[in-house]
Amino acid sequence: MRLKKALLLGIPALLLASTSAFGAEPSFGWDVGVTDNAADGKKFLYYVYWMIAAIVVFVFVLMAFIMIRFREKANPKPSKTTHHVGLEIVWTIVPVLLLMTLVYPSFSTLFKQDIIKEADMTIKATGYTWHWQYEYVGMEDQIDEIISKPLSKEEAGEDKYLLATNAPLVVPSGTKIKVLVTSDRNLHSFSMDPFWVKVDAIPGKINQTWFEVYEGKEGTYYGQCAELCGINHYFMPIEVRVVTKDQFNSFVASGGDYASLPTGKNAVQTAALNK
Ligand SMILES: [Cu+2]
Repeated sequence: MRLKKALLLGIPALLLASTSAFGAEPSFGWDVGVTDNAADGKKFLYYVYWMIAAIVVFVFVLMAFIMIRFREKANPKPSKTTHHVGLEIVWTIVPVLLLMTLVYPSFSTLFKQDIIKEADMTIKATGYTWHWQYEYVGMEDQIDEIISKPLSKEEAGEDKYLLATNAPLVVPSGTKIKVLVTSDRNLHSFSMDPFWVKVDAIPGKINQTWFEVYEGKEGTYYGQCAELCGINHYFMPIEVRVVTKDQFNSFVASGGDYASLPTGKNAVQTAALNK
């Protein structure tokens, strides 16, 4: 029977195709990731997308085949088949195998994020109603806490409005940074998609996460509070400026003066600060 042959050949081919797509890096409009966790996470997402795409194509082709092959005109005497043991086994086992290929990349990525590395530097991020505040733990005598508030539409420009802040968190690249996340009064979430980081900020409790931006990937990265924390929820962007270690050292030596940082790409924020 042709249908049986198509299914028996098609499903393993689908499985093979989706498995070998793992590791391929189509962009889907995204950067591949600027931290290890982001790279792993995105790789996993691409794999899931390929798998979904292959299943969608397979189902559409199968439906078209059935509609044509088993149409009324071509089958004046319809088949009375209601059950097929082989087919039942195949469509039970294949989805199980597909799900099994998701288990390892899913859990290993999760565990990798969950284990806090021995950090080179610690930042305490506190959510306030409504803005973020950052402290460099153990460096308080060298650098003040950063009170980070969004720029107005005129200062930030249309595309960076509610992303750009008057005072970004500044961190060095190639450095393991532990982030202690807490909140002053209500629930917030420290969410930095580019670093694959999202942690709840809970009053009276300290949550931890970590990230390490690759050297060579310096730049300005944006996130936003990801908890529906109240009336100005949308008004608490997270801006992280990643600089080289040397630039970071001179930033600290200047006592946290943003003018000591390179401008160019970050000119918008710097201009606003110098007002
Ligand atoms: Cu919030």
